[in-house]
Amino acid sequence: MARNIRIAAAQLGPLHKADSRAAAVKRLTSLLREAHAMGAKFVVFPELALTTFFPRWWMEDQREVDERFFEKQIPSRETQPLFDEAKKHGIGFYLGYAELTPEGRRFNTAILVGPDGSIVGKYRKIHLPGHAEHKPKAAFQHLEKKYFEVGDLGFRVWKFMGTITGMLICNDRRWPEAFRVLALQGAEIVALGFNTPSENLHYPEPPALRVHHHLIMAQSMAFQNATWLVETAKAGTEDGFRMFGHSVIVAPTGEIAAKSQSEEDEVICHNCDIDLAANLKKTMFNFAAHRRPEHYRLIVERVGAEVTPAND
Ligand code: CDV
Repeated sequence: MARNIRIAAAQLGPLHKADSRAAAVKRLTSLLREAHAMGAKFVVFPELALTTFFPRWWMEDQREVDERFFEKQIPSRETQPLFDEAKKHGIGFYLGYAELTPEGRRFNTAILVGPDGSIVGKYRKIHLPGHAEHKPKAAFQHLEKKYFEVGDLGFRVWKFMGTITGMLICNDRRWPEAFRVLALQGAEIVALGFNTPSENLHYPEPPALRVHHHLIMAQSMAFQNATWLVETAKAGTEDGFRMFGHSVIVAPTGEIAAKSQSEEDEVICHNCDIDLAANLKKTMFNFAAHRRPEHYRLIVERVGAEVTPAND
């Protein structure tokens, strides 16, 4: 019997600094209802979906940052309505948020919530882009290295709603290693939320080129790892800073099955045939038959590139 699951990417438009968590939860809940009306059983929300993308600001009062942008508990009084609505409809979801642990550690985190409302899995972002120091001359900051620690839970997959599902967050999508570690654990679905500025902080680059990179990465990662890939944006202009949309659901064939059109709140949905992933894993990407890890040692032994010509 075919294993199909209707998956939605629930894209958020801008959340400004002044917007409350309660307002964000209201919008997420309404997107979830829309996804339900489209028949979705699994909804993927963006990275840091409860607040504005705060790493764009240098802020010195860490207590205020914690209060405004971090979650000490999930679900909390303010986020519970989203969990309740999902459970009422029997929908599982992925949600990104800033996590403050009881020990005072801070992570850029995503959770996988089952259709019964229980938290099935947690992932803490490993590839943190940007910088930790203040760059007062830059148009904006990208301070993920200041506000978050590198995730300490590794790349994992979970048995989830009859599938094998893994989670990643935003910048992870640029690193083939992250996908391959999930695929080596049998991932059939990879869920990922993102916030990607339309402008490059480091050098001038046309916004369309940034979208092009986003799309070719999504298509190649899904195909080369034989997984469904759901990537959901927080998009639009937050307090004057634009981020692109282009949320996508990509098939294991590398084809884009659905793509958002706006930079606003928007739901896209696709009926995903999970066995398409399972079948590709038995043929073209039969890892056990074709991979040659004895020749891949440098991937784990070396971090940065070093020039080592064979004829030296
Ligand atoms: N939130 C992110 O991780 N954003 C990065 C930007 C800074 C390049 C991304 O990879 O989209």
